[in-house]
Amino acid sequence: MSERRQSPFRFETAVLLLAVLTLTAACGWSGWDTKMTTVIPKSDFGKLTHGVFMLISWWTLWIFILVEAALLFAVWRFRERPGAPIPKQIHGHTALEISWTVAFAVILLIIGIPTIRVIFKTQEAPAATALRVDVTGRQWWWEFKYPALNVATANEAHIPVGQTIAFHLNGPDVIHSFWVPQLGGKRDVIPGRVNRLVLTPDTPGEYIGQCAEYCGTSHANMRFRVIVHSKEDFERWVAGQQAPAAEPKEPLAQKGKELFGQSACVGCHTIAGISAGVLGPNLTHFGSRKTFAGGMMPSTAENLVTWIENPGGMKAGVLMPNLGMKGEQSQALAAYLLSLK
Ligand code: HEC
Ligand SMILES: [Cu+2]
Repeated sequence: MSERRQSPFRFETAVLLLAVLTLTAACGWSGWDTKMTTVIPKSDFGKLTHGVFMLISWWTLWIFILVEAALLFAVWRFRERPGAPIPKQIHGHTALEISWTVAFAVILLIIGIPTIRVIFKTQEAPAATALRVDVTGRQWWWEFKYPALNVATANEAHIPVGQTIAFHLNGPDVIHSFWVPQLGGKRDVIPGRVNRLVLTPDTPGEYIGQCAEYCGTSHANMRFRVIVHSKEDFERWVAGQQAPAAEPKEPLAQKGKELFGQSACVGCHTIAGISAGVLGPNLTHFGSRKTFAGGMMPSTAENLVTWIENPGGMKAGVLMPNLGMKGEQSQALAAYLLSLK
C-alpha cells in the first residue's frame, strides 16, 4: 500500500459531481422541449404513456432515497470505533418483514393498475371519425397515404391539430418501428400485419420521427416528420396534394419532365398523369416537401443533383439505382421535381 493518505473525496468523485452539476444546470424544463424528447408530450397518447413513466419514476426515486438514507444511517450509526462494543445482533423480525412485503405489494399495485389501464387504452379501436393514415415503412423511407382523401406522400406526414388520427402501420419488406417521440410510439411495423397507432395531436408544430427498429444499412437514415397544422392549414395542404401535378414553366424544368418520362424513373416513381411506379416515393408534389431521402436531405437543387447522379453516395445501401444521369440531365430533372409544388 502506498503511504498516500486516502481522502474520502477523490479526484474522480469531484470531477463526476462537477459534470452532473453542469449538466443539470444546463437543463431547465424548457431545455427538455427538444425535437426528440419524450418528456414533453404533445398528444393524448404521449401524455398517457408519459403519465405512467412519471408515476414509476417518482415511486422509484422515493424508494431509492429511503433505502439509501437507511443504508447510510446504518453505516454511520454502527461504524467501527475503537473500544465500542459489537451492537445487538438481530435475526429476523416478523412484523418488519410482513410490513415491507405488504408495502411493496401495494406500491406495485399503484404502479401496475394505471400501467395496465394505459396499455388497454392505447390499443383501443379508433373512433369512426378518426382520420386514417396508412403508413408503409420501407427500406429506408416512409410512405403516407390518406385513403379517404386520395392523397399519397412520403417522409412528411401532415395532420390537423385536435383530430384523432389512426395510423395503420404496415411494412412489406422487414420490421421497422414508427416513433415520433413527442407524439407517440414506438409501435412496430411488421410485414404481413397491420398495427395501429391512434393519437390526437394537441399542439401545432413540426415533430421529428425516426425508425426505431434496426432494418438494414440505412436504418439510421430512415427519418420522417409529422407536421401538425391548424384545421385550415391542413385543408389547404390537402387541396394542394389533390391537385394534378404542376406543369413546369421554365425551359430547364420542361426538359426535365421530358427526360423523366423517357427514363427508368417512371418504373419506380409515380407522378400523377405521367407514371405509376410504386417502388419509390410518390413524386407528384415533390416540390411541396422540405426534405427527401427519408427526411435526411433538404430539398435544394444542389442536393437533388447530387442525389440523382449518385443516390448511394448520399444514403448508404439505397434501393434507387445510379442511372448515369449527368450535367444538364440531372439539373433538368432536379428543376422539374422542384417545380412540382
Ligand atoms: C429501381 C427503382 C428506382 C428508379 C429506377 C428510380 N428511383 Fe428514385 N427512388 C427509389 C427509391 C427506393 C427511393 C427511396 C430512397 C430512400 O429514401 O431510401 C427513391 C427516391 C427518390 C427521390 C427522393 C424522394 C423523396 O421524397 O424522398 C427522388 C427525388 C428520386 N428518387 C428521383 C428519381 C429520378 C429522377 C429517377 C430517374 C432518373 C429515379 N428516381 C429512378 C427508387 C427508384
Ligand atoms: Cu429501421
